[in-house]
Amino acid sequence: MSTLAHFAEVVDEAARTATAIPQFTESGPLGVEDAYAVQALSMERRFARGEKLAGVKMGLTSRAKMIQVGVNEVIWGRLTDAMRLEEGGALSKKRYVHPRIEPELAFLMKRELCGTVSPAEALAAVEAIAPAMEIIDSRYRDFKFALPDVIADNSSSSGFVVGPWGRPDQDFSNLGIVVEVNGRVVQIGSTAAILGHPLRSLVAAARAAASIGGLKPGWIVLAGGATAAHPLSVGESVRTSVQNLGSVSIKVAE
Ligand code: OOG
Ligand code: MG
Repeated sequence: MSTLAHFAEVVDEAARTATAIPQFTESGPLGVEDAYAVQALSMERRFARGEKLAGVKMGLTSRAKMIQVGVNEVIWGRLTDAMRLEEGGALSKKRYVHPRIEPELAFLMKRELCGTVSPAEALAAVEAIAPAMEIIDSRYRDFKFALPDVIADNSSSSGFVVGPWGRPDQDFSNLGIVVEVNGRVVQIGSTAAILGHPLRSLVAAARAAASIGGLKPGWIVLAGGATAAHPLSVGESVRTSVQNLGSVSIKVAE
């Protein structure tokens, strides 16, 4: 088995069994391109178990997120149908190592989008937008990683929940965001924190997804956390409200 396939098995098993692992970069260098190859190979293992590709997530598209994890590059990962959680439902904390949640904006694609596109072309390919949250769960010990580690680990993506879909022909460049935990505000922000405009994240997603044939109709694209992520504890109810778009919530069970 090649080293990359071995890394893919290790990170896939860590995710499947909710077990923390040491960073790959602690034992030797790993290039960014190879890290994306590990991500692809580890996701292939999930697809072999029956999961279906459902879209992509962009990561580290805001300053708050870059600062929280100490990595300053935009990254991307794959979303599967099995990662989607029911809006208003519960997640089981024991299925994760050390889950965090972050407020995001979701795009639903109506047309294919691939490679270098303008913001206008990107918008024309969008069916709807929605308030959303991503559950991230680094498989690395202490949630610490370098850029190649996090890429290999599907950019920490573990779950996502999407709120009500709304029309994309409204101004979503600077909408207020509030994250509440058991009714207490823990984060406030704006969609403008996402690369200045969430549409820029979709443009970046189209470029990134060129390596897998582009974004497909029906896919969901998560634009990236607009604020720092909140570490989840059992008993918490988390709600993200986005101005004009509504809210999305999830509970944390054992
Ligand atoms: C990396 C994933 C970042 C986002 O929205 O910025 C991300 C991490 O924070 O573990 O999902
Ligand atoms: Mg995210």
